[in-house]
Amino acid sequence: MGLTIYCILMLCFASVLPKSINISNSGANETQPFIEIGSKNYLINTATTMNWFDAVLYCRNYDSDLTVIESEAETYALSFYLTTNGHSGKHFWLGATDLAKEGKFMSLKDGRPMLYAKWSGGQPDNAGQNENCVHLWPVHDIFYMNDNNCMAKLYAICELRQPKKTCDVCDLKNLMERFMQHTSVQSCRS
Ligand SMILES: [Ca+2]
Ligand SMILES: [Ca+2]
Repeated sequence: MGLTIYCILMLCFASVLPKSINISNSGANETQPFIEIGSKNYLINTATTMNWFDAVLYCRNYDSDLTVIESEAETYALSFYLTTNGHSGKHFWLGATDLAKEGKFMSLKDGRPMLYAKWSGGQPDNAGQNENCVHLWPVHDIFYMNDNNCMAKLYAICELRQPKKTCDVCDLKNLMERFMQHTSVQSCRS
């Protein structure tokens, strides 16, 4: 039984790995105006303002998601880019909302709780009991988060989807390593 599982895993690993490398190397499509900033590729739309729902759809049209800022490093990298490229007075939608449950902000791209937040002072305040979509606004050249009315017309920042297959390979590799700790490689020859 152990031998069969080991050999199946070997076959899976051999077939998954090359495909995953191709996907992770694909990067940004040349026809899509994404810009690499820090560890992500962004599409920053400063041409048309739109409500949050339209911003979600806008990004989907480019095989991307309304961006979710996930670290202090991302906040500062994005803030630096926006302020040094003439966008320091603009407001942008992010891919996070508490529409499902008041006060529980969820990341749109994976449906999980938003783990990182750099809220502006006093935010989120759910002003008028009607602020359920997260946006970025500038305070002294750093962009902070605020919950806003989802129907407000703001610009959009999309992020290119990260290749997921890389994680599958890591998981499979870890599984293989754990399995090999309990199985002799020599037994495969019999
Ligand atoms: Ca709210
Ligand atoms: Ca607010």
